[in-house]
This record gives sequence, C-alpha cells and structure tokens, in this order.
Amino acid sequence: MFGRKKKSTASSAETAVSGKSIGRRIKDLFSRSDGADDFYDDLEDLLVEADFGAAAAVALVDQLRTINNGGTDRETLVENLKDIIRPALTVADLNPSPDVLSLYLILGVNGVGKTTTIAKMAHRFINSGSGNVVLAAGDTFRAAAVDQLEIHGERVGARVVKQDHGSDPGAVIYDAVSSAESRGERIIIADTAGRMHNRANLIKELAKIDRIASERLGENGIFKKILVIDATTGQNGMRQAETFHEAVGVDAVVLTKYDSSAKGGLVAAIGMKMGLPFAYLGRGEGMDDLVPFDPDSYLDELLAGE
Ligand SMILES: Nc1nc2c(ncn2[C@@H]2O[C@H](COP(=O)(O)OP(=O)(O)OP(=O)(O)O)[C@@H](O)[C@H]2O)c(=O)[nH]1
Ligand SMILES: [Mg+2]
Repeated sequence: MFGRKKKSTASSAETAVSGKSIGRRIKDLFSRSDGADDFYDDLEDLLVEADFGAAAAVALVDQLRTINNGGTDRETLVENLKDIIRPALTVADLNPSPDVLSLYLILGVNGVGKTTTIAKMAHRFINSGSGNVVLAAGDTFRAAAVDQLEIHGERVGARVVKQDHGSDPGAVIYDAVSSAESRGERIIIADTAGRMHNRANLIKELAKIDRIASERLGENGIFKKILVIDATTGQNGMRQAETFHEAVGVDAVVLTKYDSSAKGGLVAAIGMKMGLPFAYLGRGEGMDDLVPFDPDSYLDELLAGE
C-alpha cells in the first residue's frame, strides 16, 4: 500500500452525521499518520466537514503544520491541535445573581429550540435552588407560542407572564420585570419570536425589544442576551451569530440539537471568528438535557470521539 491516495478518510459508509463519527474519523486519521502532507489535507477536509468552515480549517491546519514542523508523534499532534483551538473557547457564566434581578432574553431563528431551552434553563435554576423563575411570553407572534410556554412553565414550576397574541413583546417583558420586582422574584427568562437573520425588519424589531428591556432594567439588574443556534444548521449558524450579534450584542450562545447531528466545529468557528462565549449544549428534548459547555470535554469529543 504505497501509492498516495487522496481523500482516504471519506469512506462513503461514514458520511459523518454525528459529532461522534467525525471525532472517530479524526482519531483514526491521527492514529495512522504522523504528519505526512496528505495527513494535513485530510485533516483539513474533516474539519470542514465538522462545520469549522473553510477559513478556520485552513488556519488551524496551517498552525498545526508550523508547530509540528515535520516531526511530532501523533499524540502530541492531537494535543497540539487542542491547544491551538482551546484559547478560542470561552464559557459564559449564566448563573443568576443572588442579589439583583437577572433577565435572560432568548434569541434565534425559527425552530432552533429557544422555547425548549428556556424551559431547560428554568428547570436548572429552580433545581439548583436559585429561586423562583418567571417566564415572559415575548413570542407574541405565533398564536400557539404562549400556550407552549405555559405548558413548559407548568412542567418546571415557573410562573408565566403573558399578554394577548399580537401585543408588543417589549411590553410583555416590561410587565414581567415590574411584576417580578413587586413579588421579589429575581430570575426572568424571556421568549422571543423566531426571526430569520436575513429579514432586516425583524432584526430591527429585536433591537427595539432589547432597548425597552435594558432601559426598564436599568442599573438594577443583569441583562443577558442568549443566542440559540441549532447544531444541525452547519455554517449558516455563523451567519446567524454575526447578524444577531451586530443587532443587539450577544452575551452567550447555546448550541441545541447537539445530540441529533452535531458536528461540533461550529462552536470553535464562532469562538475563533467572533470570540463569543458558549453557555450550554442542548443534548436532547428532556429537561435535563442542557449541559454546561466545557471546553475540554468538547475538544475530547470533537477530536477523539470520546
Ligand atoms: N434532539 C433535540 N431536540 C431539541 C433540542 N432542543 C430543542 N429541540 C426540539 O426542537 C423543536 C423546536 O423547539 P422549540 O423550542 O419549539 O424551538 P423554538 O426556537 O422556540 O421555535 P419557534 O418558536 O417556532 O421559533 C422541538 O421539537 C424541540 O423538542 C435538543 O437539544 N435536542
Ligand atoms: Mg418558540
């Protein structure tokens, strides 16, 4: 088996659907190559397939090649690659403040898992003894959205503040803050309607909600804007991050559906390009399936299928 064959990693039986299979394939690649030229080409292909995006994949492989400089064993190569990616991975601390009101505004395009993530976060905060949680039904656009939030609220034991379908989402959040203040509740998680990142008017409307919420909260609270991205959307997730961040300034990202088809590289790509911190990975539909983001286990899973 001497001839140099190209693209040897992409066997058709392994059309990379899950993070695991990409991780395993990267591990395979590391375990049978010590840094020959085609190793770097294959690694670059795999990173692109894992949703790193072409620019990040090329940059990472170039750095690895420079560090390696022709002669490093494979364990060191994997560790080097982790070391190159790790600085781009930051963790967002979303723990509620014990002293002042914490308002979390949940953003994202349609169907990514915003409302489910709200329920999971509420469940988490309640279970960890952080106090009562109020859910603000800021998706006033879809008739069924309020009902869906109420069902979740009942399930996790959180009060829901709502207004009529079609009302101003900023007003719902304003009310939620006022009623929480008067009842001594300190955690509010606000839903918003899914809005496509390429619809300028919807994104503008979000900036208005942001303004109302931050003015109402003023200096007396902590305001976090959390972008939810569906791991199955691939590089489109990068564009979503850029648009939402430009519109309102994103404080933390949650990557959902990591269980279904996570290739995972999107986390590193967003970290490398934008420096946004990650808070949680959604790993299923259950209330306990929201896992705090941990850079080391993320890298182990991504690059070694562990
Ligand atoms: N497998 C899996 N499914 C998820 C996860 N998070 C959410 N979902 C599912 O994704 C679907 C959409 O979730 P929603 O929470 O309604 O999404 P949304 O962003 O609020 O949707 P819109 O309000 O319509 O924009 C539901 O079927 C959820 O159960 C996850 O981490 N893993
Ligand atoms: Mg929703």
